[in-house]
Amino acid sequence: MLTGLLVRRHAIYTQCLKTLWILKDLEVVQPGTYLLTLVQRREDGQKEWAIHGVLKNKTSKMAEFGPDSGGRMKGLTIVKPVIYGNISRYFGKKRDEDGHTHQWTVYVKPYKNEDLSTYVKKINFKLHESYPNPNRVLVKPPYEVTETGWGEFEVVIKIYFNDPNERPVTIYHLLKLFQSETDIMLGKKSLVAEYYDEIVFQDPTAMMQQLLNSTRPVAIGAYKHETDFEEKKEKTLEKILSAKTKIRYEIQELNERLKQKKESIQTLKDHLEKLEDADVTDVENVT
Ligand code: SLL
Repeated sequence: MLTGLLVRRHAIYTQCLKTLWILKDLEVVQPGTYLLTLVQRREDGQKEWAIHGVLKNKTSKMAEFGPDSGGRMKGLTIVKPVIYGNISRYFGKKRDEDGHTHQWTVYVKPYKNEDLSTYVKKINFKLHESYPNPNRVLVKPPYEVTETGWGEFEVVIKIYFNDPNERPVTIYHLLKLFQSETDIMLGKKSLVAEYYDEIVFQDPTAMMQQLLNSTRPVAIGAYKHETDFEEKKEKTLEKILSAKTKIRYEIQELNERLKQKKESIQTLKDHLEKLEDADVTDVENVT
């Protein structure tokens, strides 16, 4: 009796597990690394769920992540430094046909030479509405948009990640065309308005962690930045240190003055006390 019941239960259980696997998306992240999205569908078609996976050639074994991309790695922080901004160059005159005056390129680059497409799905550059198709989408490096124009505006840069469970990151960059430096004004030199920033992945998913840790150098050669950020870092550090020394000196000086003032207050107090004592003696003598 009991056995029969158990067997039937088991049969139902097995039936429930019957599912179909459907390959929905396969993306070549880089040679040897593939991103898969599989849909597991129950035979009765009533239920389905997505599974994301990273497949690497070396091991030929797929790391499988459920709909939650393998869950969050609590306490883990992965930092990816990036450079974003624009360069621009004055034509030297206003173009007759459209009134454009500058050519510019807005971009996002990794600080160190690595292929961002390993973990970046796409980067959206949203330009001013005066441009045709203002939403420019880049799915592989170089992540940049080159255009010509006459005015400055804010470019909204949105970075999407290969893991659908990681929220996109938005950067706002004010496209810069004008500067008062003579050579830039004359169009002899390009203007550079670029910034160093860090994308911080706090508690990334297991899938994102794997993608973030499997980046390779970009094939198009090492990135050379317009700005020497190492030099900038050293100079900034120097400035901070000299400011600190200056402040320390000022504090010392103020402390010294405070001490002197306190001393003179004490001297005056002592003096006052003596005078008061003298007064009292005088009064006593009179009566
Ligand atoms: C400004 N608020 O007035 C800004 C808008 C828009 C710049 C600048 C478009 C070029 C084209 C262009 O340069 N837009 O029409 O193709 O300064």
